[in-house]
Amino acid sequence: MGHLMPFLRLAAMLASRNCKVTLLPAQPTVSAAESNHLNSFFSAHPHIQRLDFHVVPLHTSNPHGDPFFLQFEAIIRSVHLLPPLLSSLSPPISALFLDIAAATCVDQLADHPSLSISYYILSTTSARFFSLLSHLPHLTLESSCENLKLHGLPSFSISNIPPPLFNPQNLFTTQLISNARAISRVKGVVSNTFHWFEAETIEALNSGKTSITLPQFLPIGPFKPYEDPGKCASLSWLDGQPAKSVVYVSFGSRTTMSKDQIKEIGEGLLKSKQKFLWVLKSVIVDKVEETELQELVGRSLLEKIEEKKQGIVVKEWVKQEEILTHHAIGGFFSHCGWNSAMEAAQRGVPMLAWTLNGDQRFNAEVVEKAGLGLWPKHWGWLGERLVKSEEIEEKIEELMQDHKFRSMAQKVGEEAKRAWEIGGTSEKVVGQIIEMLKL
Ligand code: BUP
Repeated sequence: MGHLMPFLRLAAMLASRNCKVTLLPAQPTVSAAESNHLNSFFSAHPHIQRLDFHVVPLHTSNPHGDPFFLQFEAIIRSVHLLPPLLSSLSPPISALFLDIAAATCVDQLADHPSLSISYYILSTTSARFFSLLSHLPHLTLESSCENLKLHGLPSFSISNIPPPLFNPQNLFTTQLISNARAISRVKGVVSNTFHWFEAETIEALNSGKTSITLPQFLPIGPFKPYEDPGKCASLSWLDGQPAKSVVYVSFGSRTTMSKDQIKEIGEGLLKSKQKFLWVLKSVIVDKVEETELQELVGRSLLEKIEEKKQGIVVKEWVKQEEILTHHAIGGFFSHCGWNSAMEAAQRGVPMLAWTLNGDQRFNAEVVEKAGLGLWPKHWGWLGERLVKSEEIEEKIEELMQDHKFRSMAQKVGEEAKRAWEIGGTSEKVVGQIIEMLKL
């Protein structure tokens, strides 16, 4: 969902500026959340054309690999099916926006005689992580060093780099490297960030002083929500809560945790005495979800939560953007997926970041530096150690009771709004992209 949501938002935004937009979702989707969102998106946006891209299934020797990475692999290997599909469109397309996770497709598409179009990448991560990613093909990562200094860019702390990147055989790493190689072939990299939030990195990326030549980096965030009719039950519970009294807890659409860790989180929330809305996932792919909430949380903890009436736990998909906009929300305990971070930034909701994997430590650095929240770095990657209920209690209390976080986050929210005012940084870049699309 961390990849699909920004595409839906970008498509809706371009369509609202009189671009004729066709969206090519890879089929079959991996998760039910993807199919549901696609269906409701297309019914709410009938002016956006749907062209399903049926990918060739992988006959993988690794059935236990991450199904989402395997899906990107299937997309990349099905790229030969794209030229006839794209050439069939009328009027002919002028540009293609590719997911950064399938950017390597441009290598085959750009040389295809029937496609004389421009290519853009949509980067679904922070500018900070993108800056590392863009240099990956030219790096040998050494875990023994403390810092990594790349010419023209702010330096990186080695401990923030996701561990799989130190293993060149890992599918995550090989995919990232081949996608990174394709970056130089596109006209621009569109990103859901905004200048104020990541000024130093964005300026560095566009300075022409990096050791590799990069296309223009185009920050056009925070992406605005698209029209999405329908309700979610958690919002009714929030309606009855006082302003800024509830901490929203969610670690994204694909994070699963041990029962012990879930128990510590639950106990920590209860001990903090703060109200909470906790979204819990038990499997990476929702289609195979079978566990009951009681089994997941544990009977006695669930009973305690119900008895104290301090919070609710849900397993279903919630409307996160609407939750974050709700007056009752005072903080967001999050894995710091980039979309979640941007959704909090847009609304000035302070975050407690618990970075579990992938780009999340890079994202948390941005969040912390901008004043959007706090990040207990010593909690480590997911599963590295059990984070105890007392530690969670302490940080939740700090997030919800220390008013400095609220006012600093509010400032971030104001800057995010400013980026979209007439003459604001993101607004200007969008205008520039529309002009580039006309060429
Ligand atoms: Br869970 C959940 N409702 O119940 P991230 C997520 N979301 O709207 P992730 C909901 O999914 P990656 C839910 O608002 C955000 O737009 C949420 O993206 C939405 O994390 C998106 O935050 C989640 O980037 O993706 O899914 O872990 O692994 O790519 O970081």
